[in-house]
Amino acid sequence: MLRRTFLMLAAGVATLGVSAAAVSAQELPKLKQKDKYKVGFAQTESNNPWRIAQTESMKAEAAKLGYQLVYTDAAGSAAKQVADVNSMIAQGVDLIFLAPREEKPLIPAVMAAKKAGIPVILLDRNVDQSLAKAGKDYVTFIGSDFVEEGRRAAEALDKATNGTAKIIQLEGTTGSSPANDRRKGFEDYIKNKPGMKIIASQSGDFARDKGRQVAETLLQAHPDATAIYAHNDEMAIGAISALEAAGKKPGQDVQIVSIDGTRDALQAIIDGKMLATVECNPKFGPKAFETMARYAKGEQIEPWVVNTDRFFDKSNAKQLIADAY
Ligand code: GZL
Repeated sequence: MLRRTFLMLAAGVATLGVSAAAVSAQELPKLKQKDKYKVGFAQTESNNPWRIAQTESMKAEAAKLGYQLVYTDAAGSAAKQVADVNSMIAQGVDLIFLAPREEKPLIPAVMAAKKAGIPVILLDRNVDQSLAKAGKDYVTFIGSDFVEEGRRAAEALDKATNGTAKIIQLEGTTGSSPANDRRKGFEDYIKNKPGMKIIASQSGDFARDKGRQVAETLLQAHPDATAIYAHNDEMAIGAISALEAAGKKPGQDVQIVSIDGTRDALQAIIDGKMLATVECNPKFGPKAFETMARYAKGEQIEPWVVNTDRFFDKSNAKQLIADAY
C-alpha cells in the first residue's frame, strides 16, 4: 500500500516536470530578510472554533507586522488545499504556512513549493515523515505533541474510573496527523490497563454534528459503553447531545475525555458533563511569524517547534474559561 501510494505521489510530483528524487535532492529554499513579506496561509477548513481561532491568530499577527497575507480555505478538501498551495506559488509568495489536512495528499504541494524555491512551514498538522522531512523538504513543523495529548486523555480516564472503562472512541479526520497520533497515544496507554477496552472506534471528522451522529449510532450498538474518548471537543459536545437524547447522563452514566480546550468544552466540564480536555492551543500567529523571522535571519530551525498544552478539568475550568475560544 505504502509503495503504491509513494509511486502515485511520485507520479504526482513528476507531472510537475521533475522526479521526486530530484525535488528531494534540491536545497531547502532560503528566505531573504526584508521589511515586508507576502505570505500564504493554506487553511484546511473553517468548520469549528479551533480552526477559526487559528485563522484569526494568523491574520492578526500578519496585520500587526504589516505583511500581505494570501489566505485560502480548503473547505475540508485535501485536493483543494493542494490547488490552493499551487495558486500561492503562482502568486509568488515569499513563504507558505500550511496546515496539511491529511498526512499524504499534501506531499505534492510541499514538493511543488520547494521546487519553486518557496519555503514552507507546517502549522498544527504534519505530513507523512517517510515522504517528506523537516530541514530538507520544508523548514519545520510547529505544533502540539498529539501522541502525548492522547496519553494524557487516557490517563485522566484511568484515574477517574479506577482503570475500568468500556470506551467508544470518536476519531478525528481520517489520515490526519492529530487523528493518527491521538489514537496512538491513547491506545498505547490502555494497552497496559486490562480493565480499559475500546469497544468501538469511528471517525467523526473533528465535526460536532458528525460526532453526534457517530456517537448516537455507536451508543445504540454498545449500550454498555461507560466512556467516550473524542479526538476533539467539537465531537465531544456532539456526543453529549447524543447521550442526552438517549436518556443517559453525561459525566455520570458515561465519562467523556477530549482534546482542544474550547469554551464549550470548559463549560461542559463546569456543568459536570465532561471529565477533562487536554489543551491543543490554536493561537499559532506569534510563534509562526517568530519562526519565520528566525529562518530569515539564517538560524538553524529545529525540525519540530513544540507547542506546550495545558490540562483542563473541574479544578481549573471555571478560572480559565474567560480566555477560552
Ligand atoms: C489539532 C487540529 C485539530 C483540532 C481540531 O492540531 O489539527 O483540527 O484538534 C481541528 O479541533 O479541527
